[in-house]
Amino acid sequence: MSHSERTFIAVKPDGVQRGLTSKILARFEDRGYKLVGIKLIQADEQLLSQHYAEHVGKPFFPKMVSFMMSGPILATVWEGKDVVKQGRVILGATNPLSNAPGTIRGDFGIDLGRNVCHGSDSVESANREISLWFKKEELVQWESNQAKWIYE
Ligand code: IDP
Repeated sequence: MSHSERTFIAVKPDGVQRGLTSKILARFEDRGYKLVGIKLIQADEQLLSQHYAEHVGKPFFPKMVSFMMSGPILATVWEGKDVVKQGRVILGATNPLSNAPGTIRGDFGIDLGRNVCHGSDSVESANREISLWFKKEELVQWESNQAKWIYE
């Protein structure tokens, strides 16, 4: 399994407004994943329509987009073995009420439309989302000194 797999994780406007960014970053750092991109961004409708292309036209879409534009989003890219799947586990199920404590959404969320964070659901969508939210030069390739203590 590749140590260079990447995923896109975003703290949504509710998570930023509630001051949860450092706690969410810590979940990924503590697990051993490597941060390779990070920025605070005010998303526009065009970016969100591309990001959520599969949801365009659904009844909840307009409200969801206006919520996602209501404040800054912390966009991040993480790298490591199995990070896409493990990232979804760290986030928890889409509906916060379906989660036991221990996941980000289970610890910090209640309503579906205020579920604090986004995470790519496959390697394919991770690659698509990373190139949508980040320019190539905004991603940093670096060697972590911790790697030998995290991977055998
Ligand atoms: P995901 O964020 O876990 O990948 P998706 O099904 O891709 O879940 O939905 C994108 C986001 O849209 C969800 O995180 C949630 O905040 C919101 N959402 C999904 N379904 C509904 C709904 O039926 N009503 C309101 N918001 C929804």
